Amino acid sequence: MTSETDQPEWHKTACVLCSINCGIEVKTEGREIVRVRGDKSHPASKGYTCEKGLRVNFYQNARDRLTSPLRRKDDGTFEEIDWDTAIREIAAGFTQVKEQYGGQSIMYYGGGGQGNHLLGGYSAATQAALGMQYKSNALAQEKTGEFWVDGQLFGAARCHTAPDFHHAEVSMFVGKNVWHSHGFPRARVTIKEIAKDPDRAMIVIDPRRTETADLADYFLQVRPGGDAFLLTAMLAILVQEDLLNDEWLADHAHGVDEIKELFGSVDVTAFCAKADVDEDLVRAATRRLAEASSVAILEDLGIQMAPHSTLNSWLEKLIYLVTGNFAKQGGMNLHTAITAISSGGGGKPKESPVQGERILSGLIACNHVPDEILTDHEDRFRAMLIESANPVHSLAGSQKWRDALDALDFAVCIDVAMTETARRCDYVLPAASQYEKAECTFFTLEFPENDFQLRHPVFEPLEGTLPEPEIHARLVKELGMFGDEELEPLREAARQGRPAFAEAFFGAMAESPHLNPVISVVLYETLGKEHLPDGLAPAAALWGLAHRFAAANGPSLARAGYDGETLEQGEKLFQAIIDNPQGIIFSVDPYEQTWERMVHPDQKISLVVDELLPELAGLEAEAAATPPAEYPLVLSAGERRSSTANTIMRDPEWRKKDRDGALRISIEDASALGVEDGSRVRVVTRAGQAETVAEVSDTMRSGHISLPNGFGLDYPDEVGEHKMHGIAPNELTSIDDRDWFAGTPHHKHVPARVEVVA
Ligand SMILES: Nc1nc2c(c(=O)[nH]1)N[C@H]1C(S)=C(S)[C@@H](COP(=O)(O)OP(=O)(O)OC[C@H]3O[C@@H](n4cnc5c(=O)[nH]c(N)nc54)[C@H](O)[C@@H]3O)O[C@H]1N2
Ligand SMILES: Nc1nc2c(c(=O)[nH]1)N[C@H]1C(S)=C(S)[C@@H](COP(=O)(O)OP(=O)(O)OC[C@H]3O[C@@H](n4cnc5c(=O)[nH]c(N)nc54)[C@H](O)[C@@H]3O)O[C@H]1N2
Ligand code: SF4
Ligand SMILES: [Mo]
Repeated sequence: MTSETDQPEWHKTACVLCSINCGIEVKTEGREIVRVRGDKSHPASKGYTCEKGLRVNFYQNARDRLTSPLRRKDDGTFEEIDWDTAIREIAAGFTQVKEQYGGQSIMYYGGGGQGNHLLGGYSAATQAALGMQYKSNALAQEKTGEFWVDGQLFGAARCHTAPDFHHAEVSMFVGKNVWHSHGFPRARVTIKEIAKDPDRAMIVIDPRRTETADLADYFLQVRPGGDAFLLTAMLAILVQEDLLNDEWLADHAHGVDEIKELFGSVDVTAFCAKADVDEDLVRAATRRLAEASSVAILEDLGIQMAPHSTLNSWLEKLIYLVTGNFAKQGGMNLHTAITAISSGGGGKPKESPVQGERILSGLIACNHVPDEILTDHEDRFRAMLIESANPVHSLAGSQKWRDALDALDFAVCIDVAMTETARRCDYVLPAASQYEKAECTFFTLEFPENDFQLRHPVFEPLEGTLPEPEIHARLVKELGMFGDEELEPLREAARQGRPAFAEAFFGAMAESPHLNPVISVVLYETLGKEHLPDGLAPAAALWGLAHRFAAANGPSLARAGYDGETLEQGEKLFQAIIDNPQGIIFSVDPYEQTWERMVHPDQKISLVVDELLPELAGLEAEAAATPPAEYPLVLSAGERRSSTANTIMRDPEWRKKDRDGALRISIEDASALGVEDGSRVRVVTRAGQAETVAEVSDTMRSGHISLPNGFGLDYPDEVGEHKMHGIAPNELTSIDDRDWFAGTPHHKHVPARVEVVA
């Protein structure tokens, strides 16, 4: 850690702007990050960064950083209060709601984002202390449908697949613009290598000719929302041209005959027409994929946030499964995780309290939440704790979300900045930034080698802020979960070292079951504060996770070099995590290990997903959508670009290009509407309207327009005047526009029109 001298220094840390968290080294001067370079010693990124990572100082030193707990006054403005008052009043506020309506009436939202992950264990302690039952986060507006499909195929939603693009002969990207959004380490380098290699091929399915599509061998420029037809056509070609891997399927899957029946009679010509992709090209791409020795596929928002979202995920997965590209090099494999990306929900409620909506992976679909509040139903949510997330801006229907937060009895937000969400809350707590506390990776979804990085703090917390583990520890103590003196024996044991601590800890947990729900806070207060190096107390929860990982994945850990008895393995893993600020490889697997990770007891894949059969059958009768006359265009509301990083970068100055967040529009539509490059245009949807500039682009299909994500954030200029830059996409979206099954929003498919602003 730096003492804040004038000495410039380099520190190992990570970029926090997307889920990949590339290892970086930052040079500091005082509290500024003045230079950034890729960290060659990081086990996954190996020195790689994209252009965004070099600009993290705009996050670290933003002008709207919070520096004091805030309490909202009756007139809607905020006053600064001290931490003790804030913790006391917040604990009292939640306790009052709990006593009146029960802990299940308090909902938790957020807890992570793109790099802020150590807080997860600690906020779980606060949730337990308050008896909270329901939660959600951004995964419930993108990935929960996909996780659920994984659960059907492999036995549990935690069976998450890693695509092996480094070895795949054919790589396919469905609704995924790897060039800008990444999604796996060293993405640009990897896809450029594939593009250069004449023996390998790349298939891209996207309505826009993206930077990724430009590198593709087969670019299937699907009509927006046409993927279910296209993917069905590809499966039909596989079945009808006898391209399935029958021998492999006989050994490894159930339901092969039913799959053949389902796709055997599909009219490929008609389905390609409905997807609006040339049939010969679809056949050529499908044959190339079928004859390849290995295929890896990555789907993302382009199908998950579009019509037939959950069905699309199933169809996409069937393509690699029926061709036998699972549990092998270059294919799809089930990876390890220190904490699972999808919990599957455990014993938590399976339905939302008011509407009885399906809960997937333990998360209420984001689109359902406002209606669980804006009702007079007695089981409605009465309070919310929101952390490291900005639902008012990032979730469908911003106006609905504002109304919902205003309707709550009590709301608290923990963030680094004064966000659109924080403004609607009763209390706002200022968190230390991810460069001011220990933090770790979460989205390490790699196979055969998986990596993990515990980042050490680069700076002291900004004055007035606290790291979330400390915030939750104070809340849990204030809520009376244990007496301070109760932890004294554990503190004493921690001072003696980890062997003594381990013994004392397991004894204490057995003797004092009331400590179990707040185990992370107990570890933080004892092991964290009394044993771990300065600044690393928040890593205490990882000690428990390291031991749990060792118990479940001993052989993977041993292959990564952490061998011995289970307890010894756990200790070695934890020590390595602490000692290696650049990150470590924590698990190494042979490809067959994927079968061991299957949860279906016979280790066979269940190809047929019954719940989705009616939707699949309905495709035949579904007409290629004719857009309503009032909204003739399809708006992709929230496209990843070089100038976007969710809502993490609030200062518009971080962008070198695309300052206004241009509306992309095809040459044909622009000329029909009289729009020129740089024209001011108004985008109108059923939910709202907003203005920006147009970018006439030959990468767009006619009928398709797009706006970037992460724009329309409120930010103070030099004289403190708050200004918005670009369009906040969710002022244009609606919570009702969603997948029938998973509740995921149709953000890539918003009916819209464009008007020229005089
Ligand atoms: N630069 C940058 N990178 C990011 C982020 C960021 O904000 N900025 N955010 C991160 C996060 S949280 C996520 S989840 C990922 C998301 O990563 P992506 O899913 O790659 O992101 P998008 O650009 O939103 O959507 C992907 C593609 O879907 C296409 N698309 C639109 N409609 C359709 C359709 O109907 N069918 C098909 N097949 N495609 C369609 C779009 O043209 C676009 O190219 O990115 C991560 N990386
Ligand atoms: N229309 C439309 N909407 C979208 C999308 C889209 O494509 N279209 N994409 C969606 C997707 S895929 C995602 S993942 C979501 C993301 O949306 P959110 O889940 O809301 O997350 P982020 O924008 O990543 O950032 C969340 C908050 O974390 C805060 N933060 C940063 N560092 C810290 C920290 O150390 N501690 C705390 N407590 N807070 C911190 C930031 O200030 C920010 O307010 O947006 C979704 N919204
Ligand atoms: S934005 Fe993502 S890919 Fe780019 S440097 Fe940061 S973590 Fe790496
Ligand atoms: Mo996301």
